[in-house]
Amino acid sequence: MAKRWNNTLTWKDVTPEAAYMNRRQLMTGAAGLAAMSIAGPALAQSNGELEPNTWEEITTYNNFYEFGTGKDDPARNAGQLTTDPWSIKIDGLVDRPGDYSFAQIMEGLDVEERIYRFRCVEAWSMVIPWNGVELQDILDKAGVQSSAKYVAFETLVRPSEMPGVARNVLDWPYREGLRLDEAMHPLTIMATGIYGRDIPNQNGAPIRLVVPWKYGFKSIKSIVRITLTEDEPPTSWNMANAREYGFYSNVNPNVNHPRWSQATERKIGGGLFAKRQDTLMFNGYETEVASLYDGMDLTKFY
Ligand SMILES: Nc1nc2c(c(=O)[nH]1)N[C@H]1C(S)=C(S)[C@@H](COP(=O)(O)O)O[C@H]1N2
Ligand SMILES: [Mo]
Repeated sequence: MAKRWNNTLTWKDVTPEAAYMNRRQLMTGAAGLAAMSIAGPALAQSNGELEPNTWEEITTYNNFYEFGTGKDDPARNAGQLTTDPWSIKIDGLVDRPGDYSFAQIMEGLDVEERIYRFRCVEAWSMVIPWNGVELQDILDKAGVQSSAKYVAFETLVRPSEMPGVARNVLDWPYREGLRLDEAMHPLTIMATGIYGRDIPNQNGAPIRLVVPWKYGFKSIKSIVRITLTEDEPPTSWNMANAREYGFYSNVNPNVNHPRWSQATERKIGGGLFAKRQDTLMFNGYETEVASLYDGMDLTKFY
């Protein structure tokens, strides 16, 4: 399948697997200098600050309230989740509604690597090397009807394996939504892996949404239902607090959360010398996605 979005170079393109997995450690020694010279200036330039977070950081500092509200709860509690068999019900305004098994969802699709910035609304960020497929390719399988304008998503609710759903911190199932053009955008992926391995349960196994220009809560995990709708669907954080969490939730340094600034962010794992960095408009994906919002007042549609 032809790629419709030209991915920037990735570390994996130029470094052997070991260096890719352990680049941070390598960078501190002579071997790191060798890896850098292989990488060359073109890579340094195109990838800039996109140094991926470590596997450890990505898989132990999580938000997945179905497993508890602490950052370490998902890593501790999600191991028991059964992710095979898995299916996604695709319904609503589609030509071929039904229960699609994980294998049917993935059949014929190439899993690509995408190194994306990831920005939580709580003002921390990471860089994550996802493996996944474009959401539009999954939606095409179901045949989106011309009357569809939005896509709604739901996460599994399985109290026996999800200790967090016993508490009413959110109205389960966790729900999210996108406008159809956002869902069809080539940057929008369904991720099934991280660092070339199966995505861990705490990160949303076996399949989760990743929308890199929006705050992290839009990227709903462990999806069991996708519904094409005519009207804007209800979403969990908007239902919980509409003033703080809008439907669009595009990363925007100029629109603050009512209780804190969004102008800067802290990259997880920066260590001793970590400085806060400026939040980028649309999380750095302005060139790719700004036109989706032409003519919209982003302070109103936050
Ligand atoms: N089902 C579900 N999806 C979810 C969440 C959640 O609590 N439940 N948390 C969201 C939030 S707030 C963030 S920041 C990201 C975190 O993704 P990560 O743990 O893979 O970094 O997942 C999002 N998706
Ligand atoms: Mo978040």
